[in-house]
This record gives sequence, C-alpha cells and structure tokens, in this order.
Amino acid sequence: MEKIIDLEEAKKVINECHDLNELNNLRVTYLGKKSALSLAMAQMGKLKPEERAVYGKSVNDLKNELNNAINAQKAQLELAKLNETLQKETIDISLPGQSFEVGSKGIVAQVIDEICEICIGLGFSIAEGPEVESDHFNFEMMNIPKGHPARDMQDTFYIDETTLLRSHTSPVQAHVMLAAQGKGPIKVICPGKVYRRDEDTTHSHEFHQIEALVVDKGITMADLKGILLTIARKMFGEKREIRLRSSFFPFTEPSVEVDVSCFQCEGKGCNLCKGTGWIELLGAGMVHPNVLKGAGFDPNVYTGYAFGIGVERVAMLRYGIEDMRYLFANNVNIMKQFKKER
Ligand code: FA5
Repeated sequence: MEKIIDLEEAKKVINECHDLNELNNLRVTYLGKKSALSLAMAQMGKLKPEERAVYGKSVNDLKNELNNAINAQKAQLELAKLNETLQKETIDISLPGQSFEVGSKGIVAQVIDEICEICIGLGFSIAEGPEVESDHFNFEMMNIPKGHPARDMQDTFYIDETTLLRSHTSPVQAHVMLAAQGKGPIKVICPGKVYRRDEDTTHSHEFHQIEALVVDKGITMADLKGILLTIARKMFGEKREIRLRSSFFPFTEPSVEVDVSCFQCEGKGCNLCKGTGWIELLGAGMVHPNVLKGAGFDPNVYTGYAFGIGVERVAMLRYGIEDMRYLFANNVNIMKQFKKER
C-alpha cells in the first residue's frame, strides 16, 4: 500500500505553525475535501474486500492522528493568545484614579428640600398644581374678582385672556380643596415656581414659593402662630421669636405679615435686619370664608389657615446673598460655594 502522507513531516509542520489562520489552512490541506487523505478514502471502493478493512483502518488512524495534532496545536495557540491579551489588559491598581467632580443641588432646591422636610415632619403632605394656570384659579378662586385692585399687586404674565403663568402658589389651595370635595382635614404644602413681571436685585420674573394650607374644624390663628414659630425655629435656630403684623391679602382674613427675630444680631439690630431686629419672612392668614365656600367647603363648619413663603428670599437671608440674580446665574463658582456634601 503506497504511503498517503508523511505523518511525521505533517506533525512537524503542524507543531511549527504559530498562527491560528494558518493552522486552519493546514487543516484544509491535510483533511479537506481535496486532501490526499480524502482522495485516498475515495479510492477505497476500488480495493479488494480483504484489503479494504486494513486500508480503511490505516486511513482512519492517519486522519485521527492529524486531527489530534491540529486540535492540540490549536488549543496551545488559543491559550497563548489569551495569555497575551490578559497580559496586555493588566490593570495597574496602584495608579491614582481619575476623579470626577460630583455636582450638587442648587441653593433654591436645597432650601425647598429643607422647608419641605420640616413641614413633612410636622404632618404636612405635598401637593402640586399647574404653572400654566387659569385666570379663574389664580385670581377668582382666591377672592380676587376681575377689576379688583389686588390684581395690580401682582403684575402677571398672561398667555391669553383667560390663561396665565401663575403669579403665586395660592391657586393650588383651590385645587386641593376642590379635590377634597368639602371634607377636611387638609394639611398640605405646595412648593412650586411662580412668575411675575418683576426684575431687580431682590425680585425675579421667575421665583419659587411654598404655600401651606390647613383646613379642618376648629382651626384658629393660634394654630397658625404655633406652626409658624416651630418652622421659624427649625429654620433659623431655637432662639428665634416671631411677630405677626396686620396685613392684607384678599384670600385670607385676617391677614398677617410674619417677621422672625434676626438670626444674625439676635434681635439687637444689624445690616441684615436694617437695624430693626426683625426680618420679614412670609405672608399668612386665616383662609377667607369666600375662598372656602368657592372651593366647596362650608365656612360655618370649617376654618383654615394658609401661608406663602418666598423661597429665594429665604435663600438670600440664609446665605447672605445680595442679588437674587446670582441664584439663577448658573455660575459654577457661585454654586460651588453652596455645595452641600452628600
Ligand atoms: C403672595 O404671593 C401670597 N400668595 C402669599 C400668601 C399665601 C399669603 C397664603 C397669605 C396666605 P406676596 O405677593 O407677598 O404674597 O409674595 C410672597 C413672597 O414671595 C414674598 O414675601 C417674597 O418673598 C416672594 N416674592 C414676591 N415677589 C417676588 C419676586 N418677584 N421675586 C422673588 N420673590 C418674590
């Protein structure tokens, strides 16, 4: 029987092959359809039956030997390749890391969070209302009918005759009361953005308020005063006092301006409190019976209080910021000064 292939020579060639693609070519050469081995297999039919078994076995042995040699070499090459990759991708864990600066909430958001947290701790829940509001909710439901002089107090951005950008968060009171369908108790705070035609160092065309509304049977001014004192002390320190000055809002009766004793000079008089010892903090009052009635609550059964805080004003007081526009300037250097560590 003539020699089909020099096995030793073939093995040598296979073992010296160091490239996976080339090894694949060798597989085609030695074992492919046109290989000497395949041709020899095809010749088997021409052999005598007694020769066929012996010849067949030797061809098969040859085939297995070649296959094993190729597979072994392939495994070796693959392992070498893997090791090389692992070597290349080694991470030097002693190298200093790349640091990324972590941002933080802006000052206004921090103050909103703080006030909300205090109020949630006092049993309030959070309610929201639309920034694009109807004239009806922004004014009429708040006891400010058309032609009422109080409409001049809030120079408003109108979108059309009946739609506007809300000029205060008070209309959320009406939404919440309507949703409650004349049944108390209600105890909510409503943080949100409001808009007015204002622009100077202490007034912006876009700012934030936090409204509070409590409606239940038997709510009095004493409840209002108690909650305001608690909030003022939590925000500005346990030594703070508050004072209520008579004021006017169409949606509350009686209405008050609430001052807090100056936290910078402890009430002695300084630049922050303009020598008075008191800082104006917010507007408040007992919910006007017309507002209760208009939103489906019987004013003979229910009473309530409300107050509205200007967030930017609190932030400016808190951090001694002189110009409100700094709060919206998106100046990273300013923002960094108020960065709250997480
Ligand atoms: C109101 O808007 C009432 N809705 C508040 C209220 C609610 C009273 C419930 C009674 C009961 P006033 O117009 O005073 O009130 O605004 C409230 C606060 O918003 C002010 O004290 C001030 O801190 C802030 N504020 C008003 N206008 C601006 C402005 N243009 N820029 C920044 N803050 C402002």
